[in-house]
Amino acid sequence: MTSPFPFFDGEYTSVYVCSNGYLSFNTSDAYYSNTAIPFEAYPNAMIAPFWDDLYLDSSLGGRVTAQRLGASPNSRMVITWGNVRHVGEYVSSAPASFQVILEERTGNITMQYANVSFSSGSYTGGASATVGIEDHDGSDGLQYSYNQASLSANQAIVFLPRGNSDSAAGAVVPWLPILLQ
Ligand SMILES: [Ca+2]
Ligand SMILES: [Ca+2]
Repeated sequence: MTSPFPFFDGEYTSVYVCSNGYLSFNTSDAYYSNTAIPFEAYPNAMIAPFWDDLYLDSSLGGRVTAQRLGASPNSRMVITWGNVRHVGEYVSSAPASFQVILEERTGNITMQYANVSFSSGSYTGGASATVGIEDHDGSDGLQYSYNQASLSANQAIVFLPRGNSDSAAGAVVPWLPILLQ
């Protein structure tokens, strides 16, 4: 990112992307066993649209991509997990796709979902995943859901920095289909 991204009490200029459905500003290690948040163990400084034990299967077109849209100070970082499957099942189609959008100027975070239907109901909709955000030491956070099938296709969730009066954190909002590709 070219401008510092405000997140809890810090600002960050780079972010690590993990194939297991989360971003972290302070660790590049991959953690596959999702926990409730906040929780002091790593990963912290985390943005988790779908933290679960996910796998990028090349035969399914599994990928994680990042793109930057717009110019500073109104640019957005878009991180997309496309066609990812759960480690615990072998499938030939219908893996999950979702993304996170970071608005660099405002600190707004949008998580949105194109497909969260796995073959197994044990994984579908986040039934085995953590969704939310967590601060740098895991002492503070906002958990949208933990091991609950709370997500569905064409859904978006926005997290706004505290002090923003426009909306509550973790509010469900209309999604932005133009960004999902
Ligand atoms: Ca943590
Ligand atoms: Ca899990």
